[in-house]
Amino acid sequence: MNFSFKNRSLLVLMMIFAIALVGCDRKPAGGTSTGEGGAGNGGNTGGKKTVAFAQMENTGPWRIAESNSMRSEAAKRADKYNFVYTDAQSTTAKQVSDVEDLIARKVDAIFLAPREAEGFSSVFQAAKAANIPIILIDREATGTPGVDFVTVIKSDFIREGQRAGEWLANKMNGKAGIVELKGTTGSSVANDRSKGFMDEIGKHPDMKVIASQDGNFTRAEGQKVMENIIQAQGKAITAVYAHNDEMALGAIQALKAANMNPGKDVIIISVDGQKSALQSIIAGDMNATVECNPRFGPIAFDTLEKYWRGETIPPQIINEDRFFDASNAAQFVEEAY
Ligand code: GYE
Repeated sequence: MNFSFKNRSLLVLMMIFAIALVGCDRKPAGGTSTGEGGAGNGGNTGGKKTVAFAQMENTGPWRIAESNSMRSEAAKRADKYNFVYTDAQSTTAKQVSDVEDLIARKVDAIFLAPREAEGFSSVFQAAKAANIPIILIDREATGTPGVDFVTVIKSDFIREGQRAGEWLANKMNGKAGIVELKGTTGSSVANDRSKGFMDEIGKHPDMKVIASQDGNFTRAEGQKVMENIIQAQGKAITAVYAHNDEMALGAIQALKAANMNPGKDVIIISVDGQKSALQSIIAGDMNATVECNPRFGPIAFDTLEKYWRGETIPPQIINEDRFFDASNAAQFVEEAY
C-alpha cells in the first residue's frame, strides 16, 4: 500500500468527511456500541471499555517496569477503562491461549507483548473476526500491521545492536574476543540485536565473536552460560555483549568468581538501562548499556485512543532511546527502574 502524498491527503479528507457524515468512529469490540462509550461485552463494565495486556512473563526489572507502566496508565484512565492483565509465565503456548481467552471474553482491545515472533497468526485471525484490535508492544510478531494487528510499538533493536557494536569497536580499538549472550531464541528482539551487532563489528576484522549462546534474558541463565564459556575460553575473552542487562549482570558475577576483572580486563556492554546496570557502571563493573525504554503505558493507550477516533496509525511506532556509560550513568540512575 504505497499511497502518494496527494492520494493520502485525499484519503484523509475522505475519512474526515466520512466521520463527519456518519458521526461514528471505529466500534469497540463486541459490536454493542452503546453511544455512551461502548461497553463492549467484557463483563459487567459499567459503561467502561475493557482493555487487556497479555504479558509474556513478569521477571526481571525491565518487564516488571513494563507491566507497572501499563497498569498505572490504565489506572490513570480508570474512568474509561477496566484493565485485565495476563501473565504467560515464559511460555509462548500459554500466551497464545491467554489471548484466546481474552477474545472469548470479548474484551474491547488487547495489548500484546509477544514472547516469540511465530505462533500468533491464529489469534490475530480470531481477534479480527471478533473485531478486537490488537496492538503489539515491545516485540514484533510475524504478520502485517493494519491487517493482523493495528501496529507495533517498540525500540529499533537492530539499531541497538549497531550502537553496542560501534561503541565496543571504538573502546577496544578494533580488536576483541567477544562473548555474545543472546536473548530468548525465537524472539524478534534477539534476532535483531544480534544482526545489528554483527553488521557493525563485521567492519572490523579483529573484532571476533568467540562464543555466542542463548541466556534467555535472565540473570541466572546468563551467569550459568558465562561460567561454561569461561571454562572453555578463559583469557581469550576480552569483551561481553549481552542482549540485556540481567544477563550482563549474571556474566559479571561469573567473571568475578573466576577471578577475571569485569569492567577492566573484560569490557561489558548490554542493552536496557535498568537501575542495577547503571549502578554497576558507576561501580566500574559494567561499561555501557544501550537504553531500551520499557515504559509503554502512555504511548500504548494514546495509540489505542487514536485508533478508536479513526486516526491513521503508522505500521510501526519506534521509541527514542538513549545510551548510558560512565560519563552519564550517575545523572540517570535515580530515574531508572
Ligand atoms: O530488553 C529484555 C526483556 O522485549 C525489548 O525483553 C524486550 C526485552 C528487554 O526481557 O530485558
